Amino acid sequence: MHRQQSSHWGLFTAASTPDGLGVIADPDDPDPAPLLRNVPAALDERVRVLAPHVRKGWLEGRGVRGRDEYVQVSWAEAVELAAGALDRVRRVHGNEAIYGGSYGWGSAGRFHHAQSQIHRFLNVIGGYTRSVNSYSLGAATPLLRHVVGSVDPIGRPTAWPVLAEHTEHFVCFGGIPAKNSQVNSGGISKHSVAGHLRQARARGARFTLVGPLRDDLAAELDAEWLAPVPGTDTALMLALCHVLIERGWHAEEFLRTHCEGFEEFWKYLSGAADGTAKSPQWAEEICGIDAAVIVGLAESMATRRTMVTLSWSLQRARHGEQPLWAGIALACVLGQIGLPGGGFGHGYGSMAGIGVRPLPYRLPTLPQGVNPVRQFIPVARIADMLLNPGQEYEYNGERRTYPDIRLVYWAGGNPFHHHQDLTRLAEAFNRPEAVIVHDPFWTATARHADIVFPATTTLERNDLGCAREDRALVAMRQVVPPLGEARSDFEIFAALAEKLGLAQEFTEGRDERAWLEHLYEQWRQNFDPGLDFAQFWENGRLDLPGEPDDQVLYDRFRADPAGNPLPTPSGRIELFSQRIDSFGYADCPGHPAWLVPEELQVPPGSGEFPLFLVANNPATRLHSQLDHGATSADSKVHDREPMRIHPADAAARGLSTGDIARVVSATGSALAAVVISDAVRPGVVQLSTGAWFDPSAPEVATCIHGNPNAVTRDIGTSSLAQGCTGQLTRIEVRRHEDPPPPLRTLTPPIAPR
Ligand SMILES: Nc1nc2c(c(=O)[nH]1)N[C@H]1C(S)=C(S)[C@@H](COP(=O)(O)OP(=O)(O)OC[C@H]3O[C@@H](n4cnc5c(=O)[nH]c(N)nc54)[C@H](O)[C@@H]3O)O[C@H]1N2
Ligand SMILES: Nc1nc2c(c(=O)[nH]1)N[C@H]1C(S)=C(S)[C@@H](COP(=O)(O)OP(=O)(O)OC[C@H]3O[C@@H](n4cnc5c(=O)[nH]c(N)nc54)[C@H](O)[C@@H]3O)O[C@H]1N2
Ligand SMILES: [Mo]
Repeated sequence: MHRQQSSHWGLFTAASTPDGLGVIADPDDPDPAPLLRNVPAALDERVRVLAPHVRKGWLEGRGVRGRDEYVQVSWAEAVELAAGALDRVRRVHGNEAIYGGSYGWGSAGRFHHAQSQIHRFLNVIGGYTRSVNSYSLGAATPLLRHVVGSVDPIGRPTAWPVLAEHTEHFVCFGGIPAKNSQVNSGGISKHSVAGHLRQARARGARFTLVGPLRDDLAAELDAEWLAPVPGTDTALMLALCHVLIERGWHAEEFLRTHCEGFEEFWKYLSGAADGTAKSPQWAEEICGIDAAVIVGLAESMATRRTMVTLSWSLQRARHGEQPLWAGIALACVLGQIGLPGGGFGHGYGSMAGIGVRPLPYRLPTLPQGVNPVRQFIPVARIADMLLNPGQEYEYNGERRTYPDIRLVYWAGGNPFHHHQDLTRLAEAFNRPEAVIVHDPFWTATARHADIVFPATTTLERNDLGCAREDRALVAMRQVVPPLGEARSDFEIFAALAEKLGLAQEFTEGRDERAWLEHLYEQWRQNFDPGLDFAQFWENGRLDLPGEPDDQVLYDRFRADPAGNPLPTPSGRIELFSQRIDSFGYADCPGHPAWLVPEELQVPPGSGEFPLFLVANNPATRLHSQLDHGATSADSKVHDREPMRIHPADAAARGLSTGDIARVVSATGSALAAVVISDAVRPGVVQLSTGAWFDPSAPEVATCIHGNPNAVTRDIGTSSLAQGCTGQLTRIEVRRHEDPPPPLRTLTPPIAPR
């Protein structure tokens, strides 16, 4: 029988059949995600952790994480070892020495949400060093709080139906890639982004794509494609501002009444501050877009209802604060912020739910308790922290000190997918006394742990599925029994809590079923759909009423800036931030500025690493999840991750489609399969994230599978946000002549018994 399930990429039903797992998209979803084809691989026993395992060398007090074998142990032994390590570290070094930041997406489902479970458990045992912000929005989160006072441009931007009806010109920095709007954190019952864009196009809206890949905007939108040098959007945006102001096409009044610091900004733009006017001619030199094209674009933007869309990728690079701030400044200069279909958005299409009005009430949520430890790091500083205990660093106006971490605990994330410079991360993971990981799969992170607990997938448990930007609460019903000896994160933590004498505090006496009922009934006190838990579970689904999808970002602020000020120091949008300026950071000054990143200190096309690598989010999977699933596996060539390159760059290197190439940077190297494509800007190579890290000797390659984080650089966006910069790296590509070594991703490193 088919049972309803949910994933970050949509609702489906699944049934165990003699041919494997059958998966059917939800019939009410207008545009189901191709990623659904990956789901059956969740039950592929070759890559599942089927029992608790311990690293051999850890038991014997030797060996190197990442190069060791694992021995199967009983649940009782694994629980004893993990509880013992936790207890020793908290007694000897204090709870601050436990790093439980544990960043990662895990799976959909409100109760078995791995991050909630691990944080609740670590709070119960006395707390942990946590992480703040995300790999998604590392620069944006702190920056937006300074510039507009909150993260509303992400949380409640102008709604899609308003754009579909009113926007006349979409200027899309980083595009609105269809590949990414397959996904929404927590789930998505109806994929609607493509439909809204189609509607705008049918009404005659104009689209401009600014980015290195032509397919970042659907072909049916007939976009004009501008492909600046990667990482130079800020220069282009500043030049657009410059033309608009010089020609008097700017919104003088809006800049005076709604913005703070226009004078300082103009001093910089005009060249009064540093002797360089940020003119179209100036920008042409930097980004490679004709000055005349820049002027033409400015004119269209000034004469049409224009939405400036800024993808999240723009800020996932060195000085990533700047393109976001400059994009907001551009929207201020145009003066359409707060008008239907005008202004700016951050992350349209980066996820399916951006531009859907969030539900006005809380969702069923597992309480995480209180963390008595104050210590935290900006999430992408993980390797710095582990390698440099006691070292000082800057973050958002504070001088902070890295704690001395003795135990790392991860559940629901894959740092050997998400972090940059994985060789350095492996070194960092060798510092603590103990590393504990829960995962359903033998990921590279599991292969760097001392204790590996086998977690179930959503298919093996019951849960509640919903997301703030969706309109359905669904019963996620167990499809198959747990594989091998796998247990849910909840059951794993419950066993550890019991060993540590904290069973009642962690479970409150409830099992899975009782927790689902409890969460549902608690939630029903804020919003009562009229069904009790038993009725809901029987029914399987509830449509959640929301408010109409008609919100316009900052409409009230526009109408009355004094009456509805923004929560910034000035109450207005800060084109100049006194506060940021007061931090004195050369890498993030008080107004948006063009700062030459290290990636551009050698001109593109020259030097040892002439090409730009774009390591974007993958079309064929969610991050590293189900990389062995059908949609992902079908894209591989000779088992390697495909790497797209422009025909001219391929010809110059004697590369043909199907060749194995070695991607090399100052950091490391990766083998990948060549795919020649003119959808890629010349000078750019695209290798998406998510191929399972398969390390090898440096003379072969840092990763023989094609994980771009083998070659990316581990450095923060700036002293302000310290965000992830994985999107862009300078590289060279060469043909790999030898036959590529066989992959080991499907062969877990288990010692023979
Ligand atoms: N170079 C570069 N790097 C990047 C990016 C980039 O653009 N360029 N993008 C970054 C971004 S935006 C993000 S969000 C990160 C994503 O990084 P992650 O979120 O860490 O990536 P995932 O592959 O989703 O990892 C989730 C892990 O949780 C496991 N899992 C699933 N369900 C469960 C469960 O119920 N319990 C447990 N215990 N485990 C479970 C999965 O098997 C998987 O190993 O990557 C970042 N890395
Ligand atoms: N299928 C799928 N969907 C996903 C995810 C996934 O893993 N798979 N991950 C989800 C997550 S966690 C997140 S945070 C979002 C990520 O959302 P984004 O960060 O917006 O997504 P990316 O795919 O990393 O980047 C989008 C595009 O930006 C372009 N780009 C890169 N550098 C530059 C530049 O310097 N200038 C300009 N103008 N463009 C540039 C690239 O061509 C790239 O395709 O996606 C979500 N959706
Ligand atoms: Mo993300």
